[in-house]
Amino acid sequence: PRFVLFTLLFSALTFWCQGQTASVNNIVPKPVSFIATGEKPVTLNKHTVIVADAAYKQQAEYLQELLLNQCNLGLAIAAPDARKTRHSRIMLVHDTVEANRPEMYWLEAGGPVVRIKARDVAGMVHGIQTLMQLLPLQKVKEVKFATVEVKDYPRFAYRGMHLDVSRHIFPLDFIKKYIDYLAFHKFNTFHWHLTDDQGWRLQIDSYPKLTEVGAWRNSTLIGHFKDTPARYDSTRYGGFYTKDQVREIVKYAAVRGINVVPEIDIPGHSRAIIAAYPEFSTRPDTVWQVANTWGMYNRQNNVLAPTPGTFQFLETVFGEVADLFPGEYVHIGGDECSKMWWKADPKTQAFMKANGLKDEKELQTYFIKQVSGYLAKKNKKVIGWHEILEGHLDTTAVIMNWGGAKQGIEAAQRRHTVIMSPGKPLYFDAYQSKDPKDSLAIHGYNPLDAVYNFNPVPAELQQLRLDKYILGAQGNVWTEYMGSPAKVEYMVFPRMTALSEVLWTDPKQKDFEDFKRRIKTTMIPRFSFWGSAYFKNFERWT
Ligand code: TNX
Repeated sequence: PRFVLFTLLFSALTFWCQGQTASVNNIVPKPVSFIATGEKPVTLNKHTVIVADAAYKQQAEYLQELLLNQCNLGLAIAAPDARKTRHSRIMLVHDTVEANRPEMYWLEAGGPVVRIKARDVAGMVHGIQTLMQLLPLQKVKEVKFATVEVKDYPRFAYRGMHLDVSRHIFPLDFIKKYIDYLAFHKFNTFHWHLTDDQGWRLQIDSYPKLTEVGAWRNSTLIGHFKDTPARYDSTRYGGFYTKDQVREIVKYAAVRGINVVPEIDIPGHSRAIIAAYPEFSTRPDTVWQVANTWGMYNRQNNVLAPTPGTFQFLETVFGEVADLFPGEYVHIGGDECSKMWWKADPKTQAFMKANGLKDEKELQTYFIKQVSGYLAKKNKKVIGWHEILEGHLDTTAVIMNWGGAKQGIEAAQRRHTVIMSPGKPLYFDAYQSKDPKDSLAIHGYNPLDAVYNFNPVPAELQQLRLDKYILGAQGNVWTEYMGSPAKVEYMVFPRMTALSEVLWTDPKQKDFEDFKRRIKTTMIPRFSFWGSAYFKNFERWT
């Protein structure tokens, strides 16, 4: 009788797991169009095969892995000519007619076929993410996949998330996990902030001291901020990524439709460079150390000096970076460059005079122009923080605006393509609550609804008909107070989810209440499945 009971229980459980899926639109970010067509559901089980056009061979493998991890369904990939199998199939189709926009996909399920059509890899990956959201988040033997027709494409061309690995470095496995998070949310860009005052994190063959010296500081923790006491210990802290590791990440991201934009932050935020090569600073005779504190350095030199050696260095370093990252953009930083060291240095002043540069702002822009020139020779376009516009020497750089609407409008009026990344609300290092016991953060209060309600196109810009200059937006994750992957996850979830909908979904379709419902139905189980930390109290603080 015991055996019978177990068998009964087991079948009841399997039956429960086989329940139909997909009839409700719980998808995040919300798609353009979702229709439950009500035809006979598609049965997916271990006999189902994945059939992919040649363009999507790697995405077929990616889907295979996702299905195995999420549903314990180990499907075979069949050759493209095996379209006439007796069993159900998931088809990844290269289509440029119906999928007539970049990153667009169609997901259709009916008869024995689930079909995803897309014109490019990113579109195919987005279709795969939607499919995975419609499948049960548990092991199944078989699933009846309800018939749907989803037509979907993004609102913005640039949808980015940034991660600062200088203030704290993260293991390669977490970088991959982070890219998986981005792919799930239909972002298409990972901005990798690889260098800063607190550590240089990228192997450069021509200048080995960048990683031998510049990747290490004398404390695990960094501080201080306002009333928060500086926290130090005396542990040597640091690390860097080798070129092989970077290639692995770039490849991993590409399969998932994500482009990696590396940032090498110059001419300010360069303490790690100066610690390794003091000859590139305005005080070559001084020994500088990789920074243990953070903030804008006025008293501590972190600015490159305009010497022939420095420009040679920059050309070589950016050359190696350009060769390593296949994407069209390289981010050259350009933010928060302190001018006092240039003002105090007679050699720098002489350089400015000789080159007709009126002031230090023009010198800053001169640096950007030089580096843009090196990168143009390598067929790369430049992205820089909005301060690179200060010097009024024209560049064609894409502006990443961490200021407000005002700076965005100014950049667009000067005919620059703009990526909006305003501190409020797109800095995810800010607090999500006003709870005094909340984990240490900076910049005050930046709750979920502020992120959700953000519009990357300021109204005034729309009126000026300059909205075409807004390429998209990005969430930034500065890690001064994020010493572990779990802390990063806690800070970004669910705000990253809110941003994904800002960037993907037509504003007319957005609804914060419905979004919160989907956080509960779709995201919370997903965070648990991933084993990821997240901010649980978001309802109280919106
Ligand atoms: C400003 S905004 C910075 C970063 C800090 C961040 C802290 C910008 C381009 N630079 O160096 O980490 O504030 O939120």
